[in-house]
Amino acid sequence: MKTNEILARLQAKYPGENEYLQAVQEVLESIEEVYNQHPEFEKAKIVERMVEPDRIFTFRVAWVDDKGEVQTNLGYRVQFNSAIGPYKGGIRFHKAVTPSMLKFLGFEQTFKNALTTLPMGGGKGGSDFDPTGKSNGEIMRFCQAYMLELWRCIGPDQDVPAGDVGVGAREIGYMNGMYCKLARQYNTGVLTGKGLTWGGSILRPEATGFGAMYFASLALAKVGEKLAGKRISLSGFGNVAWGAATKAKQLGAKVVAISGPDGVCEIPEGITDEMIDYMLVMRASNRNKVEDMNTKFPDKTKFTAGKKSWIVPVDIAFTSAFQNELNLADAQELKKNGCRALFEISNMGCQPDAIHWMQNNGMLFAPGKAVNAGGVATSGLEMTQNASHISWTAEEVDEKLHTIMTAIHEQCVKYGTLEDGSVDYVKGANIAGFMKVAQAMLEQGII
Ligand code: 2IT
Repeated sequence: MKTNEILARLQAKYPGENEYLQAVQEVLESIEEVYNQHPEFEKAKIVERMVEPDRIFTFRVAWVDDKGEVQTNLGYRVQFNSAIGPYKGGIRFHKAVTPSMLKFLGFEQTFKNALTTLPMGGGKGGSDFDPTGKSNGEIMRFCQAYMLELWRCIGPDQDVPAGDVGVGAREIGYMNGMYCKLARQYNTGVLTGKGLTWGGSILRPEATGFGAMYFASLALAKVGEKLAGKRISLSGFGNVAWGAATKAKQLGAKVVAISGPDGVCEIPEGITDEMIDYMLVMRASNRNKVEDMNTKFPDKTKFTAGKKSWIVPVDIAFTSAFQNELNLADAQELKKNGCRALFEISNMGCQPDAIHWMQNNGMLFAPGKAVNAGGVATSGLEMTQNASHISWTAEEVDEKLHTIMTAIHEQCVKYGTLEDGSVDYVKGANIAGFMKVAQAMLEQGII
Protein backbone atom coordinates (compact mmCIF):
# COMPACT_ATOMS: atom_id res chain seq x y z
CA MET A 1 0.00 0.00 0.00
CA LYS A 2 1.16 3.50 -0.75
CA THR A 3 -0.61 5.72 1.76
CA ASN A 4 0.14 8.91 -0.15
CA GLU A 5 -1.34 7.60 -3.39
CA ILE A 6 -4.53 6.38 -1.71
CA LEU A 7 -4.94 9.69 0.12
CA ALA A 8 -4.36 11.69 -3.05
CA ARG A 9 -7.06 9.66 -4.82
CA LEU A 10 -9.52 10.17 -1.96
CA GLN A 11 -8.74 13.90 -1.83
CA ALA A 12 -9.49 14.25 -5.54
CA LYS A 13 -12.67 12.20 -5.21
CA TYR A 14 -14.03 13.81 -2.04
CA PRO A 15 -12.73 17.41 -2.02
CA GLY A 16 -13.70 19.31 1.10
CA GLU A 17 -14.53 16.18 3.14
CA ASN A 18 -11.86 17.25 5.60
CA GLU A 19 -12.88 15.29 8.71
CA TYR A 20 -13.20 12.09 6.70
CA LEU A 21 -9.83 12.59 4.99
CA GLN A 22 -8.22 13.41 8.37
CA ALA A 23 -9.55 10.23 9.99
CA VAL A 24 -8.46 8.05 7.05
CA GLN A 25 -4.98 9.61 6.97
CA GLU A 26 -4.41 8.94 10.68
CA VAL A 27 -5.33 5.27 10.37
CA LEU A 28 -3.44 4.60 7.13
CA GLU A 29 -0.25 6.20 8.44
CA SER A 30 -0.37 4.00 11.54
CA ILE A 31 -1.03 0.73 9.75
CA GLU A 32 1.16 1.10 6.62
CA GLU A 33 4.13 -0.85 7.99
CA VAL A 34 2.06 -3.79 9.25
CA TYR A 35 -0.10 -3.81 6.12
CA ASN A 36 2.92 -4.11 3.89
CA GLN A 37 3.96 -7.26 5.75
CA HIS A 38 0.71 -8.91 4.57
CA PRO A 39 0.67 -9.33 0.77
CA GLU A 40 -2.72 -11.09 1.06
CA PHE A 41 -4.27 -7.81 2.28
CA GLU A 42 -2.79 -5.94 -0.67
CA LYS A 43 -4.01 -8.58 -3.11
CA ALA A 44 -7.59 -8.35 -1.78
CA LYS A 45 -7.39 -4.52 -1.85
CA ILE A 46 -8.47 -4.45 1.80
CA VAL A 47 -7.57 -0.79 2.37
CA GLU A 48 -9.17 0.45 -0.84
CA ARG A 49 -12.41 -1.29 0.17
CA MET A 50 -12.21 -0.40 3.85
CA VAL A 51 -12.04 3.37 3.34
CA GLU A 52 -15.37 3.43 1.46
CA PRO A 53 -18.64 3.02 3.40
CA ASP A 54 -20.81 0.06 2.40
CA ARG A 55 -23.64 2.56 1.74
CA ILE A 56 -25.03 5.94 2.79
CA PHE A 57 -28.72 6.72 3.16
CA THR A 58 -29.64 10.39 2.72
CA PHE A 59 -33.18 11.62 3.26
CA ARG A 60 -35.31 14.71 3.77
CA VAL A 61 -36.82 15.20 7.22
CA ALA A 62 -39.79 17.56 7.21
CA TRP A 63 -41.46 18.55 10.49
CA VAL A 64 -43.62 21.33 11.94
CA ASP A 65 -42.24 23.66 14.64
CA ASP A 66 -44.17 25.19 17.57
CA LYS A 67 -45.13 28.22 15.49
CA GLY A 68 -46.76 25.97 12.91
CA GLU A 69 -44.02 26.57 10.37
CA VAL A 70 -42.67 23.75 8.23
CA GLN A 71 -38.98 22.98 8.73
CA THR A 72 -36.80 20.87 6.45
CA ASN A 73 -33.61 19.12 7.55
CA LEU A 74 -31.40 16.43 6.06
CA GLY A 75 -31.07 13.03 7.69
CA TYR A 76 -28.37 10.41 7.09
CA ARG A 77 -27.24 6.93 8.05
CA VAL A 78 -23.77 5.80 7.02
CA GLN A 79 -23.44 2.01 7.12
CA PHE A 80 -19.68 1.81 7.02
CA ASN A 81 -18.47 -1.74 7.57
CA SER A 82 -20.20 -4.95 8.65
CA ALA A 83 -17.34 -7.43 8.43
CA ILE A 84 -17.47 -8.35 12.13
CA GLY A 85 -21.12 -7.66 13.02
CA PRO A 86 -24.20 -5.55 12.33
CA TYR A 87 -23.59 -1.84 11.82
CA LYS A 88 -23.42 -0.13 15.20
CA GLY A 89 -22.93 3.50 16.11
CA GLY A 90 -24.63 6.65 17.30
CA ILE A 91 -26.88 9.30 15.81
CA ARG A 92 -25.70 12.91 15.99
CA PHE A 93 -28.04 15.91 15.87
CA HIS A 94 -25.95 19.03 15.35
CA LYS A 95 -26.20 21.97 12.97
CA ALA A 96 -22.75 21.21 11.49
CA VAL A 97 -23.53 17.59 10.50
CA THR A 98 -22.45 16.74 6.94
CA PRO A 99 -21.78 13.47 5.09
CA SER A 100 -18.05 14.07 5.69
CA MET A 101 -18.58 14.26 9.46
CA LEU A 102 -20.64 11.08 9.53
CA LYS A 103 -18.20 9.26 7.24
CA PHE A 104 -15.32 10.09 9.59
CA LEU A 105 -17.38 8.95 12.57
CA GLY A 106 -18.48 5.72 10.85
CA PHE A 107 -14.90 4.97 9.79
CA GLU A 108 -13.59 5.52 13.34
CA GLN A 109 -16.47 3.51 14.77
CA THR A 110 -15.48 0.47 12.69
CA PHE A 111 -12.05 0.23 14.38
CA LYS A 112 -13.36 1.24 17.80
CA ASN A 113 -16.01 -1.45 17.73
CA ALA A 114 -13.40 -4.01 16.68
CA LEU A 115 -11.37 -3.08 19.78
CA THR A 116 -14.29 -3.75 22.14
CA THR A 117 -13.94 -7.53 21.62
CA LEU A 118 -17.69 -7.63 20.77
CA PRO A 119 -19.16 -8.50 17.33
CA MET A 120 -20.19 -5.05 16.06
CA GLY A 121 -19.57 -3.39 12.68
CA GLY A 122 -19.31 0.37 12.21
CA GLY A 123 -22.02 2.90 11.39
CA LYS A 124 -23.09 6.44 12.20
CA GLY A 125 -26.10 8.60 11.50
CA GLY A 126 -27.44 12.02 12.15
CA SER A 127 -28.99 15.21 10.96
CA ASP A 128 -28.19 18.90 10.62
CA PHE A 129 -31.13 19.51 12.99
CA ASP A 130 -30.00 21.91 15.76
CA PRO A 131 -31.57 21.02 19.14
CA THR A 132 -30.47 24.34 20.68
CA GLY A 133 -33.51 26.30 21.84
CA LYS A 134 -35.99 23.64 20.70
CA SER A 135 -38.97 22.70 22.88
CA ASN A 136 -39.62 19.15 24.04
CA GLY A 137 -42.49 18.88 21.53
CA GLU A 138 -40.26 19.99 18.68
CA ILE A 139 -37.62 17.43 19.66
CA MET A 140 -40.28 14.72 19.68
CA ARG A 141 -41.73 15.65 16.30
CA PHE A 142 -38.29 15.83 14.75
CA CYS A 143 -37.27 12.41 16.15
CA GLN A 144 -40.48 10.88 14.84
CA ALA A 145 -39.99 12.40 11.38
CA TYR A 146 -36.38 11.19 11.30
CA MET A 147 -37.44 7.64 12.21
CA LEU A 148 -40.18 7.67 9.56
CA GLU A 149 -37.37 7.36 6.99
CA LEU A 150 -34.74 5.50 9.01
CA TRP A 151 -36.81 2.59 10.22
CA ARG A 152 -36.53 0.49 7.06
CA CYS A 153 -32.71 0.66 7.16
CA ILE A 154 -32.22 -0.66 10.71
CA GLY A 155 -32.80 -3.79 12.78
CA PRO A 156 -31.19 -5.87 15.53
CA ASP A 157 -29.14 -7.98 13.09
CA GLN A 158 -28.74 -5.23 10.53
CA ASP A 159 -27.95 -1.83 12.03
CA VAL A 160 -28.38 -0.73 15.66
CA PRO A 161 -28.15 3.05 16.22
CA ALA A 162 -27.66 4.77 19.60
CA GLY A 163 -27.06 8.30 20.90
CA ASP A 164 -24.25 10.73 20.17
CA VAL A 165 -23.94 14.53 20.38
CA GLY A 166 -27.48 15.94 20.68
CA VAL A 167 -29.11 12.52 21.10
CA GLY A 168 -29.67 11.06 24.60
CA ALA A 169 -32.24 8.83 26.29
CA ARG A 170 -35.09 11.29 25.56
CA GLU A 171 -34.41 11.28 21.81
CA ILE A 172 -33.82 7.50 21.73
CA GLY A 173 -37.20 7.15 23.48
CA TYR A 174 -39.04 9.17 20.84
CA MET A 175 -37.28 7.31 18.05
CA ASN A 176 -37.94 3.89 19.61
CA GLY A 177 -41.62 4.71 20.09
CA MET A 178 -41.97 5.61 16.42
CA TYR A 179 -39.96 2.58 15.29
CA CYS A 180 -42.20 0.17 17.22
CA LYS A 181 -45.30 1.82 15.80
CA LEU A 182 -44.05 1.61 12.22
CA ALA A 183 -42.64 -1.92 12.49
CA ARG A 184 -45.71 -3.17 14.38
CA GLN A 185 -43.52 -5.17 16.70
CA TYR A 186 -42.02 -4.55 20.08
CA ASN A 187 -38.43 -4.90 19.09
CA THR A 188 -36.15 -3.99 21.99
CA GLY A 189 -32.93 -4.66 20.09
CA VAL A 190 -33.09 -2.01 17.37
CA LEU A 191 -31.67 0.96 19.30
CA THR A 192 -29.38 1.13 22.34
CA GLY A 193 -29.25 3.75 25.06
CA LYS A 194 -32.87 2.98 25.90
CA GLY A 195 -34.57 3.84 29.19
CA LEU A 196 -34.36 1.27 31.97
CA THR A 197 -38.07 0.42 31.89
CA TRP A 198 -38.12 -0.42 28.16
CA GLY A 199 -35.03 -2.51 27.48
CA GLY A 200 -32.12 -0.23 28.34
CA SER A 201 -29.01 -1.37 30.16
CA ILE A 202 -28.14 -0.05 33.55
CA LEU A 203 -24.94 2.07 33.34
CA ARG A 204 -25.19 2.73 29.57
CA PRO A 205 -25.52 6.51 30.20
CA GLU A 206 -22.42 6.50 32.41
CA ALA A 207 -20.43 4.01 30.34
CA THR A 208 -18.47 6.30 27.99
CA GLY A 209 -17.14 8.41 30.86
CA PHE A 210 -16.62 5.46 33.21
CA GLY A 211 -14.74 3.50 30.54
CA ALA A 212 -12.55 6.53 29.78
CA MET A 213 -11.54 6.83 33.43
CA TYR A 214 -10.79 3.08 33.60
CA PHE A 215 -8.65 3.38 30.49
CA ALA A 216 -6.86 6.47 31.84
CA SER A 217 -6.14 4.66 35.13
CA LEU A 218 -4.58 1.74 33.23
CA ALA A 219 -2.45 4.00 31.01
CA LEU A 220 -1.33 6.04 34.01
CA ALA A 221 -0.49 2.90 36.00
CA LYS A 222 1.76 1.80 33.13
CA VAL A 223 3.92 4.90 33.73
CA GLY A 224 3.73 4.65 37.51
CA GLU A 225 1.02 7.28 38.03
CA LYS A 226 -2.57 7.30 39.21
CA LEU A 227 -5.71 9.39 38.81
CA ALA A 228 -6.32 9.96 42.51
CA GLY A 229 -5.31 13.41 43.63
CA LYS A 230 -4.95 14.78 40.08
CA ARG A 231 -6.49 18.01 38.85
CA ILE A 232 -8.28 17.29 35.60
CA SER A 233 -10.23 19.23 32.97
CA LEU A 234 -13.12 18.08 30.82
CA SER A 235 -14.76 19.83 27.88
CA GLY A 236 -18.46 20.15 27.19
CA PHE A 237 -21.10 19.35 29.80
CA GLY A 238 -23.08 16.63 28.01
CA ASN A 239 -23.53 12.94 28.65
CA VAL A 240 -19.85 12.09 28.18
CA ALA A 241 -18.51 14.84 30.48
CA TRP A 242 -21.19 13.92 33.05
CA GLY A 243 -20.15 10.25 33.20
CA ALA A 244 -16.46 11.17 33.22
CA ALA A 245 -16.94 13.67 36.07
CA THR A 246 -18.88 11.10 38.10
CA LYS A 247 -16.19 8.41 37.84
CA ALA A 248 -13.27 10.86 38.17
CA LYS A 249 -14.69 12.11 41.45
CA GLN A 250 -15.26 8.54 42.69
CA LEU A 251 -11.62 7.75 41.90
CA GLY A 252 -10.37 10.74 43.87
CA ALA A 253 -9.52 13.16 41.05
CA LYS A 254 -10.61 16.80 41.08
CA VAL A 255 -12.55 18.08 38.03
CA VAL A 256 -11.68 21.77 37.81
CA ALA A 257 -13.11 22.72 34.39
CA ILE A 258 -16.04 22.00 32.10
CA SER A 259 -17.06 24.05 29.07
CA GLY A 260 -19.70 24.84 26.47
CA PRO A 261 -19.98 26.64 23.14
CA ASP A 262 -20.25 29.88 25.16
CA GLY A 263 -17.02 29.51 27.21
CA VAL A 264 -15.34 27.75 30.13
CA CYS A 265 -16.56 27.22 33.69
CA GLU A 266 -13.73 26.87 36.21
CA ILE A 267 -14.36 25.04 39.48
CA PRO A 268 -11.22 25.69 41.59
CA GLU A 269 -12.18 23.41 44.51
CA GLY A 270 -13.38 20.61 42.22
CA ILE A 271 -16.80 19.59 40.94
CA THR A 272 -19.43 18.58 43.54
CA ASP A 273 -22.21 15.98 43.30
CA GLU A 274 -24.78 18.80 43.07
CA MET A 275 -22.93 20.25 40.09
CA ILE A 276 -22.71 16.84 38.40
CA ASP A 277 -26.50 16.46 38.83
CA TYR A 278 -27.01 19.97 37.47
CA MET A 279 -25.21 19.03 34.24
CA LEU A 280 -28.24 16.85 33.45
CA VAL A 281 -30.59 19.78 34.00
CA MET A 282 -28.46 21.94 31.72
CA ARG A 283 -28.51 19.28 29.00
CA ALA A 284 -32.30 18.82 29.24
CA SER A 285 -32.88 22.59 28.94
CA ASN A 286 -31.48 22.66 25.36
CA ARG A 287 -29.95 26.07 26.14
CA ASN A 288 -26.43 24.74 25.44
CA LYS A 289 -24.81 27.27 27.81
CA VAL A 290 -22.20 26.34 30.45
CA GLU A 291 -22.68 29.80 31.97
CA ASP A 292 -25.81 28.30 33.58
CA MET A 293 -23.51 26.37 35.96
CA ASN A 294 -21.99 29.66 37.11
CA THR A 295 -25.44 31.23 37.53
CA LYS A 296 -26.49 28.27 39.70
CA PHE A 297 -23.24 28.07 41.75
CA PRO A 298 -21.83 31.64 41.63
CA ASP A 299 -19.55 31.31 44.69
CA LYS A 300 -17.85 28.09 43.65
CA THR A 301 -17.36 28.65 39.91
CA LYS A 302 -15.96 31.20 37.50
CA PHE A 303 -17.22 31.65 33.92
CA THR A 304 -15.02 33.04 31.15
CA ALA A 305 -16.80 33.72 27.86
CA GLY A 306 -15.24 32.61 24.59
CA LYS A 307 -12.49 30.44 26.17
CA LYS A 308 -11.95 26.68 26.19
CA SER A 309 -11.16 24.32 29.10
CA TRP A 310 -7.52 24.16 27.96
CA ILE A 311 -6.63 27.54 29.53
CA VAL A 312 -7.09 26.03 33.01
CA PRO A 313 -3.91 24.57 34.63
CA VAL A 314 -4.35 20.81 35.23
CA ASP A 315 -2.37 17.56 35.51
CA ILE A 316 -4.49 15.67 32.99
CA ALA A 317 -6.94 16.88 30.30
CA PHE A 318 -9.80 14.99 28.63
CA THR A 319 -11.49 16.19 25.44
CA SER A 320 -15.16 15.29 25.85
CA ALA A 321 -17.12 17.52 23.47
CA PHE A 322 -16.44 17.50 19.71
CA GLN A 323 -13.93 16.62 16.99
CA ASN A 324 -10.90 18.87 16.52
CA GLU A 325 -11.69 20.80 19.71
CA LEU A 326 -8.03 20.91 20.81
CA ASN A 327 -5.44 22.57 18.55
CA LEU A 328 -1.65 22.91 18.66
CA ALA A 329 -1.71 26.16 20.67
CA ASP A 330 -4.06 24.53 23.21
CA ALA A 331 -1.69 21.58 23.62
CA GLN A 332 1.26 23.92 24.14
CA GLU A 333 -0.69 25.98 26.69
CA LEU A 334 -1.68 22.82 28.60
CA LYS A 335 1.91 21.57 28.75
CA LYS A 336 3.23 25.00 29.78
CA ASN A 337 0.80 24.92 32.71
CA GLY A 338 1.98 21.48 33.86
CA CYS A 339 -0.36 19.07 32.03
CA ARG A 340 1.27 15.66 31.50
CA ALA A 341 -1.41 13.59 29.75
CA LEU A 342 -4.26 14.05 27.28
CA PHE A 343 -7.01 11.49 26.78
CA GLU A 344 -9.53 11.97 23.97
CA ILE A 345 -13.03 11.00 25.00
CA SER A 346 -14.63 12.88 22.11
CA ASN A 347 -14.12 11.21 18.73
CA MET A 348 -10.99 12.69 17.08
CA GLY A 349 -10.95 15.45 19.71
CA CYS A 350 -7.44 16.66 18.84
CA GLN A 351 -6.06 18.14 15.65
CA PRO A 352 -3.24 16.07 14.04
CA ASP A 353 -0.46 18.62 14.65
CA ALA A 354 -1.47 18.84 18.32
CA ILE A 355 -1.23 15.03 18.64
CA HIS A 356 2.22 14.92 17.00
CA TRP A 357 3.43 17.76 19.20
CA MET A 358 2.20 16.10 22.42
CA GLN A 359 3.76 12.76 21.43
CA ASN A 360 7.08 14.47 20.62
CA ASN A 361 7.09 16.58 23.78
CA GLY A 362 6.77 13.93 26.43
CA MET A 363 3.01 14.02 26.97
CA LEU A 364 1.04 10.81 27.28
CA PHE A 365 -1.68 10.73 24.59
CA ALA A 366 -4.46 8.22 23.91
CA PRO A 367 -7.03 8.45 21.07
CA GLY A 368 -10.81 8.45 21.31
CA LYS A 369 -11.34 5.15 19.56
CA ALA A 370 -9.65 3.39 22.50
CA VAL A 371 -10.52 5.75 25.36
CA ASN A 372 -14.24 6.23 24.60
CA ALA A 373 -15.02 2.68 23.46
CA GLY A 374 -16.72 1.87 26.77
CA GLY A 375 -19.85 3.62 25.49
CA VAL A 376 -20.41 1.46 22.45
CA ALA A 377 -19.14 -1.59 24.34
CA THR A 378 -21.95 -1.15 26.86
CA SER A 379 -24.34 -0.73 23.93
CA GLY A 380 -23.08 -4.16 22.88
CA LEU A 381 -23.86 -5.43 26.39
CA GLU A 382 -27.33 -3.90 26.04
CA MET A 383 -27.82 -5.84 22.76
CA THR A 384 -26.83 -9.08 24.50
CA GLN A 385 -29.29 -8.45 27.33
CA ASN A 386 -32.05 -7.62 24.81
CA ALA A 387 -31.38 -10.71 22.70
CA SER A 388 -31.54 -12.97 25.74
CA HIS A 389 -34.45 -11.10 27.39
CA ILE A 390 -32.61 -10.51 30.63
CA SER A 391 -31.09 -7.59 32.50
CA TRP A 392 -27.87 -7.57 34.43
CA THR A 393 -27.17 -5.70 37.66
CA ALA A 394 -25.02 -2.57 37.81
CA GLU A 395 -22.19 -4.63 39.31
CA GLU A 396 -22.34 -7.13 36.45
CA VAL A 397 -22.32 -4.45 33.75
CA ASP A 398 -19.58 -2.45 35.46
CA GLU A 399 -17.39 -5.52 35.80
CA LYS A 400 -17.85 -6.41 32.12
CA LEU A 401 -17.09 -2.80 31.14
CA HIS A 402 -13.92 -2.86 33.21
CA THR A 403 -12.84 -6.17 31.65
CA ILE A 404 -13.43 -4.75 28.16
CA MET A 405 -11.45 -1.55 28.85
CA THR A 406 -8.61 -3.69 30.19
CA ALA A 407 -8.67 -5.78 27.00
CA ILE A 408 -8.62 -2.61 24.87
CA HIS A 409 -5.66 -1.28 26.82
CA GLU A 410 -3.84 -4.59 26.41
CA GLN A 411 -4.38 -4.55 22.63
CA CYS A 412 -2.95 -1.01 22.47
CA VAL A 413 0.10 -2.14 24.45
CA LYS A 414 0.52 -5.24 22.27
CA TYR A 415 0.53 -3.35 18.97
CA GLY A 416 1.79 0.05 20.12
CA THR A 417 4.83 -0.61 22.32
CA LEU A 418 7.89 1.21 20.94
CA GLU A 419 11.56 0.24 21.21
CA ASP A 420 12.06 2.38 24.31
CA GLY A 421 9.19 0.56 26.04
CA SER A 422 6.72 3.46 25.88
CA VAL A 423 3.32 2.96 24.23
CA ASP A 424 2.13 4.79 21.12
CA TYR A 425 -1.60 4.45 21.77
CA VAL A 426 -2.58 5.83 18.34
CA LYS A 427 -0.54 3.17 16.58
CA GLY A 428 -1.64 0.44 18.99
CA ALA A 429 -5.37 1.17 18.69
CA ASN A 430 -5.31 1.58 14.92
CA ILE A 431 -3.32 -1.57 14.21
CA ALA A 432 -5.34 -3.72 16.64
CA GLY A 433 -8.68 -2.54 15.22
CA PHE A 434 -7.46 -2.81 11.64
CA MET A 435 -6.07 -6.34 11.95
CA LYS A 436 -9.38 -7.71 13.20
CA VAL A 437 -11.51 -6.05 10.51
CA ALA A 438 -8.99 -6.83 7.74
CA GLN A 439 -8.86 -10.51 8.65
CA ALA A 440 -12.66 -10.71 8.73
CA MET A 441 -12.93 -9.05 5.31
CA LEU A 442 -10.28 -11.33 3.86
CA GLU A 443 -11.98 -14.50 5.03
CA GLN A 444 -15.39 -13.43 3.68
CA GLY A 445 -14.28 -12.80 0.11
CA ILE A 446 -14.65 -9.94 -2.32
CA ILE A 447 -18.05 -8.41 -1.62
O1 2IT B 1 -19.15 7.43 19.37
C1 2IT B 1 -19.70 6.46 19.92
O2 2IT B 1 -19.09 5.42 20.14
C2 2IT B 1 -21.10 6.58 20.29
N1 2IT B 1 -21.69 7.64 20.05
C3 2IT B 1 -21.84 5.44 20.92
C4 2IT B 1 -22.34 4.50 19.88
C5 2IT B 1 -23.19 3.37 20.38
O3 2IT B 1 -23.68 2.63 19.52
O4 2IT B 1 -23.39 3.22 21.60
